[in-house]
Amino acid sequence: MNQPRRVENLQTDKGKVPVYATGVIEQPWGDYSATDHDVWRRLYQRQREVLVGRACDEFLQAQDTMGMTPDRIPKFSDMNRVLGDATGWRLIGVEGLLPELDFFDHLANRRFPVTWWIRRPDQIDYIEEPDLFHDLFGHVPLLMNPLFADYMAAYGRGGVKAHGIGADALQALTRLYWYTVEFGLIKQGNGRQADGLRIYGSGIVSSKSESIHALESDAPNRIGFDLERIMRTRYRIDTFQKTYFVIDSFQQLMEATAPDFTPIYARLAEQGSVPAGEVLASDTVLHRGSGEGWATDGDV
Ligand code: HBI
Ligand code: FE
Repeated sequence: MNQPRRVENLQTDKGKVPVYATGVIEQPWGDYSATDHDVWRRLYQRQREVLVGRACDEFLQAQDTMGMTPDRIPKFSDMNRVLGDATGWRLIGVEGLLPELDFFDHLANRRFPVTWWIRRPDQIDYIEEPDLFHDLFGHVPLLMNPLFADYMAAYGRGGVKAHGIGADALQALTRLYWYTVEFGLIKQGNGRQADGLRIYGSGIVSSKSESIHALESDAPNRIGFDLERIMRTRYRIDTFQKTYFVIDSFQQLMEATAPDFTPIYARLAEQGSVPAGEVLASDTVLHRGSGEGWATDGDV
């Protein structure tokens, strides 16, 4: 299946990223090749094996409820029937990364942009940009959870607002997205880990190696969720995270992010950013990372 054309580059907190056409497109489901469906199947089976007892229960249950299976790439229209009934969210097809304001506007209106194309077989273990597997397998299941669904829509509204405030506000909000939606951990118990931690971040659940690393490696810090602390913290885009933040529940996430962020952005302006691997005296430390294998630079 043809890969889409990059139309421009956007300078963001993540560095220079390719930005695709902003239009909403119909998922060209009939055009997926046998290879495309096979890539989905291989990734799906491999991740489900890794994620039972590692991903939070809500995530795995939602995949089943939505009718995601390894058999074939799901149709957005099928997913939308279930999702719409559960939380009012709807999937829309896109070419890839969107400019931030477009992305926020979709979220604020409960539309989740899903990249229509899937990675090639030689990209099974790693792909730099979000593809269909990351977006659909990783992000969509938790949109079935009412609390998380509300959090994502509130995030979109906050994003539109931060965009109007300026680059620093936007950077703080992007860090929040990174350390929750993309790389968040949750306390849930009854899983494979004695410490009771599970994964909910989509950047982790769509990666076999990071799913194991995030929960089981000694290298990264695992620190209790703290909104302002997260908003100050730099992160890694090219390697495993040096720090993961742990929420107690989706309720906590929703409540902590409910207040107006405007005074927070003002406070943050007085403080410096925190390097990705640093532990502060004020942190609730669940695990202090050994730092093994960390690069000495490259935080963004
Ligand atoms: N566009 N399609 C898509 N998916 C994303 O996750 C995404 C995006 N544009 C911008 C963006 N993420 C980031 O800037 C987030 O921090 C908001
Ligand atoms: Fe993502």
